[in-house]
Amino acid sequence: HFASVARVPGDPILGLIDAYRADSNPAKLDLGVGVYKDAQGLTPIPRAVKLAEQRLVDSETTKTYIGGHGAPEFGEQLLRLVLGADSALLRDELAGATQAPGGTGALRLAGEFIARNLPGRGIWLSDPTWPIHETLFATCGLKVGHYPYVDASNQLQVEAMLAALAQVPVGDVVLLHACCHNPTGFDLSQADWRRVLEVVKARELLPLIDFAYQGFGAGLDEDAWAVRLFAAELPELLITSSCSKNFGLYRERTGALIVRAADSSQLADVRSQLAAIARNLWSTPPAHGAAVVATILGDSQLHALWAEEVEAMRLRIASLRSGLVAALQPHGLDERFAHIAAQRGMFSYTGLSAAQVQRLREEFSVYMVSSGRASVAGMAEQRLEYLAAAIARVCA
Ligand code: PLP
Ligand code: TYF
Repeated sequence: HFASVARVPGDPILGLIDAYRADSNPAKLDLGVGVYKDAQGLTPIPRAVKLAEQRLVDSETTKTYIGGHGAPEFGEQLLRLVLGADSALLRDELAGATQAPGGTGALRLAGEFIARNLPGRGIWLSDPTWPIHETLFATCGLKVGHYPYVDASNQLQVEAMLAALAQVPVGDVVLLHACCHNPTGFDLSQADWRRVLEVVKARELLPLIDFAYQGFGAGLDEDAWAVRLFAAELPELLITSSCSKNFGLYRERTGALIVRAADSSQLADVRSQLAAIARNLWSTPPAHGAAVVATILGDSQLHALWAEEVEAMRLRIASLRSGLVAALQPHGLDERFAHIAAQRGMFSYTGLSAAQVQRLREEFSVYMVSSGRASVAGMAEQRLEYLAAAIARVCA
């Protein structure tokens, strides 16, 4: 049976974890996978999560299945976090959340929904985008297209993006990153978002907004600005929300697909399809991470503590960005790399070539994705001079 099975390469981003681990150089630096790290290089469990987990140990009475849409209290709290606690959409029952195993599970659920229920619609991704977007939607059988986003000169191409979207077939799906674009770190301005919205309306496109880094860009509410604008202005919208990064719940696989529909009956129709699709994928979603999130968001003290912890992560990454640019100044490279301080979120498209990335790894044990993407949280304050010197060497 298995003799004819071909071996395929592993995930190049996750593969960096093993390569880094195997490197015995004590000076090594891990700028690979998009996982938050503190100054000690650790990915701690947020205190709010620990406190919620302690509470759950005492209060949980059963491990029986939760429903196909997940825990209702999780869905309600997440909708408030994403759409705003005072959103009219929630009052009017025009939006619902279906819990999924992480943002990836939510994306898969969205892809399967589009493939089954909106036949013939293509999906358009930014060039570049998170590599899993490419393979995941293709696996769903969707026709995948691309719109320009960041070009070879490492600059955001808003005009080219808008021009391309204006050519997309009427009714197709367009995937947008809500904030903290992965892999580039370049985000649209509010004025750009309004222009994208106009094209979406004109072409009757269905946006699927991937929201994996709420709180890492400009703040928890600030990062939701475009999502809330689109949800207010468009009768139909899909949003995938991930709790992996902002709650530090990575391995607990916590996220949701949020649907905004034109009326509550249409919303119920769509949700019935989502539950049917999920039944054939994972049946019912994992409970623990969602219970943690619901506990935190439903308690004013835990909520405030968590918001402080997210803000501390956000500010630390921002200070590493400006710190690196400052450390590049003695090498005369601060202007060339000024974009690193202007980009937002976990990642920076540095503009380094694949050959330069390879040299950084071989000569300095600095690990990043071959596209030149650096996971900024992996840069420790006390290592910025080392990193700047290494970058200067490979740029010489
Ligand atoms: N979307 C983007 C852009 C991401 O970077 C990630 C990160 O891992 C995800 C979705 C999915 O996250 P997860 O499935 O771990 O919640
Ligand atoms: O882009 C990243 O680094 C994160 C983590 O298959 C990740 O989104 C990377 C690859 C993958 C799953 C998660």
